[in-house]
Amino acid sequence: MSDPWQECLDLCVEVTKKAGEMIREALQKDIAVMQKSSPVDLVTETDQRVEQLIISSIKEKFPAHSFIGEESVAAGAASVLTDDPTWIIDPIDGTTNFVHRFPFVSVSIGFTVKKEIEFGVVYSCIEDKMYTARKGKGAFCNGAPIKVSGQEDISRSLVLTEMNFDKDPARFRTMLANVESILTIPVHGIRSPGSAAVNMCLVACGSADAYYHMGIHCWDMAGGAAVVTEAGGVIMDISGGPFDLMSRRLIVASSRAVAERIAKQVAELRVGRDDTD
Ligand code: LIP
Repeated sequence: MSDPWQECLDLCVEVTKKAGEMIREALQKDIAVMQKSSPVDLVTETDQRVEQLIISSIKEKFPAHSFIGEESVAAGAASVLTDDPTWIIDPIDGTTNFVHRFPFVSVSIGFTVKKEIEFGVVYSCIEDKMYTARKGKGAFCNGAPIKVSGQEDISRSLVLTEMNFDKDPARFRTMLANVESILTIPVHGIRSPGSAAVNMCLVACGSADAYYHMGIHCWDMAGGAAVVTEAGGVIMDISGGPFDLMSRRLIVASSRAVAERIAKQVAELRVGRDDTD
């Protein structure tokens, strides 16, 4: 039987490439930076233009599909996941990197049907790495198959997480304490590349062994979640329970043992949900 979503995946790759070109061109010009919810929550005109390009190109072919896009939600659109075919879009994942020309900037798109992720595309556009994954069919970088490291030992692991300012002092202290708690296991090291989608792809291709984060959004997670899962990785909630796309938190790892150890080691932060807060 032919794949009912292959046409959507093909279009997704095509549109993501165009979006990446737009981002690379914008990097050659002055970047005007605006603030969203806080002085460290940044957005640029390019985030908005890229999201418009992606949504309008997809709507032309699939007018009945639903969309959850970072900048549309910032402008007031709902972020509720339904059973409809839904495109979950982060036009620039790593906006702070983009603003500083720090070279991990990605376009991330995940596609769900009946709330299940069917495929994901992450284009790390400065590195020119196109990650793609279709449910049950594996994960690829620029067309070549990728897989996780398979590391089972946390003390031999390179762990990724992100450290962001949080105006809630208790939450901020917990986030820092979690970093200390992981470092003192000890692990080989912690790194913060600055783009959630790229972080998941780094685990997917074995360059890192785990990534955990609380406080991100479904558009940061959807594309990369498909890639890391199809590369043989494990994805779970920070509590060790099942992964929930709208929960704003996750652990991904090269093995269940490493993921479960991180779940045990870190304290949970209250970050709310994408669909209710
Ligand atoms: C960013 C993430 C990054 C995280 C930031 C932010 P954005 O996404 O990918 O890893 O630390 O808080 O959520 O806002 O650039 O799409």
